[in-house]
Formats: sequence, structure tokens, C-alpha cells
Amino acid sequence: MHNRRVSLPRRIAHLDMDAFFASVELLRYPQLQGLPVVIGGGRREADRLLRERHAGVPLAQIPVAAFPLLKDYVGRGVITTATYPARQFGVGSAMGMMKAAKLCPQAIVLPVDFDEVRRFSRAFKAVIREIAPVMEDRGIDEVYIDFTEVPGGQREGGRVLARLIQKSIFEATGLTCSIGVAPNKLIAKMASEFDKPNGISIVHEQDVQARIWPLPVRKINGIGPKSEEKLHRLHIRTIGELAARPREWLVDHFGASYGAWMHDAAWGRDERPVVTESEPVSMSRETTFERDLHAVRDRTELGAIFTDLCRRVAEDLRRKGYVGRTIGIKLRYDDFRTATRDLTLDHATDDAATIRRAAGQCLKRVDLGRRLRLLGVRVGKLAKAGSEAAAEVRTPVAAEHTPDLFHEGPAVERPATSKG
Ligand code: DCP
Ligand code: MG
Repeated sequence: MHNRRVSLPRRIAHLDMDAFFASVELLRYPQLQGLPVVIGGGRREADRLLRERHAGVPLAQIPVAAFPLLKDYVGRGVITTATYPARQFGVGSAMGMMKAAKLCPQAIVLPVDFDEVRRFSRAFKAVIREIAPVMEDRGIDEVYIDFTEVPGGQREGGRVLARLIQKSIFEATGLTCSIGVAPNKLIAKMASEFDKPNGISIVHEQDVQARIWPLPVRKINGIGPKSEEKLHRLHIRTIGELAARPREWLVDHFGASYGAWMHDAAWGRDERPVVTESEPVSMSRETTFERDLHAVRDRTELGAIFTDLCRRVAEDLRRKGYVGRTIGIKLRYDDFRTATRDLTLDHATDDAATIRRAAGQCLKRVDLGRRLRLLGVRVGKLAKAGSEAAAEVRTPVAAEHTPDLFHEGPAVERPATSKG
């Protein structure tokens, strides 16, 4: 039977926002456009002072000279992201603030505004879905889009549609992004980095050798630092060198599935579909406090919040018909560092008390010596309630019963020397 659609070559795009957290701040402070700006640290205080001192002045009119500089920054912390002008000085994501200050003392430092970032994340994805509905959400600032059957998706290898999406996102949000269009997700992901910021890269199957093989192996999404190290020991540095090894040789060194996957990846083969609506992998609830809370001094308040978060996650699970086995917590400290811990139960659950007990065990494994600004509870490894995977759902788990710090009820203060 005649079927024209089947014959269309697959065109998959990967879209990634440019310097995302920083770009969102620059919308608020357009006077900083073109300047080195870094996002990081716990500088909410500095930002508040800045606004207070210029009360009544529109944010966009606060003089550039009034902004806090990296060279005056005191304290620890790492850079979350940096504008492209700042990157020219070698400053970038995950770099310590102190080191960055040496490289670019004149950079302006701003804090993250997570609510704002999330708002823009939703906004740019909504723009994409309007144009190209087959979109896979891959996190705060990136998505995959199946261009194959979208009008313009095949023209100039996808460039026409990519341009339209870039323009539409910019008009709706004022933000720029970079897009790679390729035969599959794996190559698209690499291609979106080729021409950052505000770039479009089109890669065809026949370009793999010229454009992908010279890249370091680490550029393959799925080869992490450990595999990279092992490949280096085997004298494999580029994707081309990886592609040159026989599949069996890679299987011998990296196992049947990872070795074979590596071989395919090096040859630019990847059949994964763009998944629009996945089953949820986890459900979570978190809350940012009005003021930073201290684990010991604000124990009662924190305990109540913690228990309430567990109750709400349990409600979410039941409402949507899921049970989960992995219980995790998330803490964000006053310096914006984030800690997560989790543990996996024998049975999946949607029971608030079970979740609370497991979360309490996780709590014992984090530093509670600093003030907290956020607390979250997550349940992962989900299965549909009643499904085979979720058998023995309501069996309460006999977790350890030693109370955690946020344990509610009679305070069990235990001096370090005594054993409860
Ligand atoms: N981010 C973070 N912690 C990290 C890395 C990133 O919180 N270790 C945040 C800040 C980034 C955002 O996620 O703005 C998106 O991450 P990217 O890696 O896409 O970095 P950028 O969007 O900032 O820059 P680029 O233009 O290179 O994509
Ligand atoms: Mg980005």
C-alpha cells in the first residue's frame, strides 16, 4: 500500500536554552546585557539590598555600577552558570566562586530565582508544543522534538522549522536557545552544542564521520567520567577512535550491553523514539521556607513540615494510582547547596507513615548543621498500584524505629554518650 509518511527520513531536534539561569536574570536586568554575569552563591541578601537601595527605581534602571561583583564575593559556593561574555574569561558552570573571581573579578554575581526559572521553562516548552507537538521534556532547559512530520521539519534538513521555533521562543520570552537537528537523539544532542549560543546545526547521516568522529568520547550522552577514564586508559580519546574498535572488543571490555551500545553510539546509530508522555518516574513535594530554618532550633516546625510533605506525596500517589519503592529527601541549605538521599524499600508503598519513616532514615545521613531553605520528599521507582510490579502494596515496612531529628511527638533528645 502506498504510504508516503513512512518514507520520510527521521529528523530529530535537540533544543537547549542558552545560559539559561543567567539569561532569565538578564530579562529582569537588561542593563547587564553583554556583560560578564555569573549565577551562584547564596546572594539573595545582596540582591535584596540592591533592590532596597534603589526602591522606587524600576529594576531595569538600577545602574550597572550598583551590582555586586565577583571580586567582592565572600563565601564558598560554586557557579551555577555564566553568561557567554563571562565564559570568555574561562568562567563556567560548577567552578568555585573563588577561582572564578580570580579569572573574572569584574563579573556581576546574581542569585538564582528558581520560581522565575521554572516559569520560563514552562513558557518555552509551551511555545514548542504549539508548533511541534511531539516533544520530550528532558529537564529544566532542554527538550527533544520530532521534526519528521512537522511542516518545515524536512526543509533544509530541519533548519526552517528550527528557525521558526527559535524565533517564536524569542518573541514569547526574550530568551535564545540553540538547536541541533539530526537523524536521531544521540547526534541531535551533540549538534545542539555546535553553534551555541543562538545557533542551529544540521547534521546528516553522512556527516557523522566529519563532524562527530573528531569529538572527544565524553560528548556522547551516556559516556560519563568513569567510562571516559577507562577509554583513555585503552587509548581511545575520540569518537572516531571508538568507532574504529571492533564491536566484540568493546563488548569484551565493557560488557555485552554497554559495549554494544557504545559501538552503535560511535557510529551514530540510535533508534530511541521521542517520548511525549512518559509514565511518571517519581512524585515529589517540596517547599521553600519563608525564612531559613535550623534543624535543631526549628525542629518542631521542620518536623511538622516534613510529615506534611510525606502526607501530600502519599496523597498524590493514591490520587494518581501509583506506589513507589524508593523514598528520597532533598534539602537545600542557606548557601544554596543541595543534598539528596534516598533508600529503596522491599515493597512499593503509598502509605504516608511508611514514607515518613523511610524519609526519616534518609534524614540521618545528611548534614543538619546548617540552616535550611528548602525541604522535599520524593517517591520513585513507581509502579501502577495493583500491577504485578506493585504486589504487596500496603505491607508496612519494618523500618528502624530510632527516631530521626524531626521526629514528632515527645522529643527524644539523646546525648551523644547515651544509647536510646
Ligand atoms: N545548572 C545547574 N547545575 C549544574 C548545571 C546547570 O543548576 N551543574 C542549571 C543552570 C543552567 C541550567 O541548569 O542555566 C541549564 O544547564 P545547561 O548545562 O544547559 O547550561 P546553560 O543553559 O546555563 O548554558 P548553555 O548555554 O551552555 O546551555
Ligand atoms: Mg542550556
